[in-house]
Amino acid sequence: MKNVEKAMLQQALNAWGFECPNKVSRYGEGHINDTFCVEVQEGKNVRRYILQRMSTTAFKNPDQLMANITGVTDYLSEKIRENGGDPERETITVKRTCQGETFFTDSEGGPWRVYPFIEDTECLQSAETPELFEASAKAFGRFQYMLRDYPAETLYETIAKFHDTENRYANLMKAVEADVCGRAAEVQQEIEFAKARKEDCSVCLQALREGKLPLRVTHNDTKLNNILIDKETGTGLCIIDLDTVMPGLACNDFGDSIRFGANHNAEDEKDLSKVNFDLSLFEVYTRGFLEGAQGVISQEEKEYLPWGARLMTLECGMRFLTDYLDGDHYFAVHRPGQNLDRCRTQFKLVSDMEKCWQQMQEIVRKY
Ligand code: ADP
Ligand code: GN1
Ligand code: MG
Repeated sequence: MKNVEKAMLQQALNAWGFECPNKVSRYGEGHINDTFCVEVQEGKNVRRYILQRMSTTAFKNPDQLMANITGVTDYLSEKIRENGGDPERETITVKRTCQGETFFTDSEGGPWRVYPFIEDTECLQSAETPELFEASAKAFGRFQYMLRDYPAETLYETIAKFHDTENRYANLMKAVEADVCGRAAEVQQEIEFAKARKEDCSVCLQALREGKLPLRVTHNDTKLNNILIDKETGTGLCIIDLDTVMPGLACNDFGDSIRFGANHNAEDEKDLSKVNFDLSLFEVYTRGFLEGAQGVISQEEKEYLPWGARLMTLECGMRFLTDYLDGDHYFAVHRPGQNLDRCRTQFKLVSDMEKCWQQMQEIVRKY
């Protein structure tokens, strides 16, 4: 749902005691939740908060979702404190409601939550410099490192089969079959592109089934705008958007970052001649990610990193295409055809990766 009713927003504000904020505005470029920035007068100071209505299309159980997030952020806070860091800046913190709850449900069933805004950071929509991309890589690698001993069995699966690429392929085929909006005919080329890669969808899952790849606690949505960069130091300060922290594959966390960041144009760029997979950014990210992970990624897992990149990109393209065929209910769209444009950029990147496959593998072996 993209239109938030004013009355529901006010109910949510009240739940945190923000009855009369200085300012409330929509915030950020996430595709899933409805995000607001709230400015509140606290004595002499103005403090900002992120207020979000969680997507009920994506997340069926806000209780479980918030239990995952509080579990992981409490754990990270403790680790950060032990390392002499600042838990209020290096991880997100769930601000409790006036009733002491981790989230609030409005009278129409909309679930809301609040995080203190982490100031003096920036959230990038593209890798402005290789240094910043490497900084994000180190932080996402370190995230795996820090959660290496987290009890994975305590995490709920907030979205079933989230990175099950075989299932994503099957869902695309169902959407093509149903063709509820009559859009399938115009996207035959894209459908054929996916069909030609059906076998690829099994590569990482098969390695998991064969025990070659371990399940770890992973983020599962490691795009560049899910990390806050410290403005002063240029380092990757805080990993945000923990909605999909679940047991998963390290190569998928690696790959999802590559999908979004190793390219100089927007995810929904219409002019595909501008969309190019940048092998040098791939190398920069590989180096940073492995450094940040401090040895927790095994040799076998390393071998699958290029596949992670290729399959997260293919999978995301298939998800955009599925949503386009379904009528754009899952990803927020701001113009007609946006999901189709997003699908096309992803598929262009997949083709590029296929062309330099050998080099991608050689790069990973260097580190
Ligand atoms: P979505 O699931 O819709 O992507 P996110 O949790 O990623 O939602 O939040 C959307 C955007 O809000 C982020 O990309 C970031 O710009 C901003 N944001 C989220 N949490 C914080 C925070 N604690 N401090 C500052 N900015 C934040
Ligand atoms: C969504 O929530 P956001 O905008 O950070 C999506 C990711 C996709 C991404 C594509 C929960 O991420 O899986 O890769 O859009 N998140 C969810 O940009 O589905
Ligand atoms: Mg996000």
